[in-house]
Amino acid sequence: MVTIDRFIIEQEHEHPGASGALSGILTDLALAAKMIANKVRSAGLADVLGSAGQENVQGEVQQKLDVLANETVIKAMDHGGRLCCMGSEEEEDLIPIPDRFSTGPYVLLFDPLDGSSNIDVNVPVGTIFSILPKRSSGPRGTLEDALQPGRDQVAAGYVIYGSSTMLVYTTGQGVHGFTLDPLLGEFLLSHPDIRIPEHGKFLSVNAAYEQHWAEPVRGLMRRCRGLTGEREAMNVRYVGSMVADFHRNLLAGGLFAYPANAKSPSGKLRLMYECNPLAFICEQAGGAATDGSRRILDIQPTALHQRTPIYIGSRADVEVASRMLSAG
Ligand code: P6P
Repeated sequence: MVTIDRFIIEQEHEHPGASGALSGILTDLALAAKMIANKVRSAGLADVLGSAGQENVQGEVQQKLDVLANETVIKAMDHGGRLCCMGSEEEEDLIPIPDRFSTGPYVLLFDPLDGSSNIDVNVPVGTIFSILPKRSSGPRGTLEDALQPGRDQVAAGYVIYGSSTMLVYTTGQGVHGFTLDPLLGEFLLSHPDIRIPEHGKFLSVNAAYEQHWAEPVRGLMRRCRGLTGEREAMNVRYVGSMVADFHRNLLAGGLFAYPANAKSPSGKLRLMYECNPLAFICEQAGGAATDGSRRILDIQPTALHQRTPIYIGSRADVEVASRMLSAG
């Protein structure tokens, strides 16, 4: 039985020069995940369901759990002395480390509760995080530290609050999954070295936007659904919670797509704290992730909340997507 804390330390020991700062961040994130899991588990009972009555930077009505999860991550992470700044889907600007706390060599970007519109109907939701190295010279982080391409991430992960609570992360040494034992209150290693199947079993896409897709996208989806005779039909599974859809495809094989469409020409999903971390995890598990023409991890960001189209999952399926979409 290997706890996440022990696993993190063992991975650190494989890097003799490691300072322990990244290990500390991951350990603190695991604690934040347990605290959020408690709130999500009892959401139906503790009157935290429903809207907090305010909008976030995305113009989306914040669910109460969104606000609680955001505050939980910030409070768990701001005093460890390992971060120079943070960025959250729920906050328009970078979150500085309070002056009373020391800073460190990493940036944390996160979506505190992805898929939150599913909270009230008990569909799995998730937390997604991305860790980048500090680049600027001053003690406090700047936007320059946050706006790095995904290939520069040192770690990335997500927590899925589903039938069980799992934390899945990578530091570039493979992808490992930990399941929360609610009695012990510990994340235990349950899925060592996750590998995504080469070919996808599931297609995850919101077909309601088909009328707004460009023709190459329509052609790709027709192929995935077995309508062109080039392959057998993939099972369509879409719950509208990226972490849940991604996690199923990571374990069983599949293609998740959120294409650009006439209504959202850059797609809907955010590059920095949704697509980049999941793309890092997916590639580390043997998969791939593209925006249709570029590797997600090679996109040079220009804004903290910028969006990107994304096709992510089993390598063979993403390669077909890239070929069909770049052929135009
Ligand atoms: P749509 C949830 O709001 C989210 O950000 C992702 O978790 C999910 O994959 C996507 O948006 C769902 O968007 O337009 O299909 O409802």
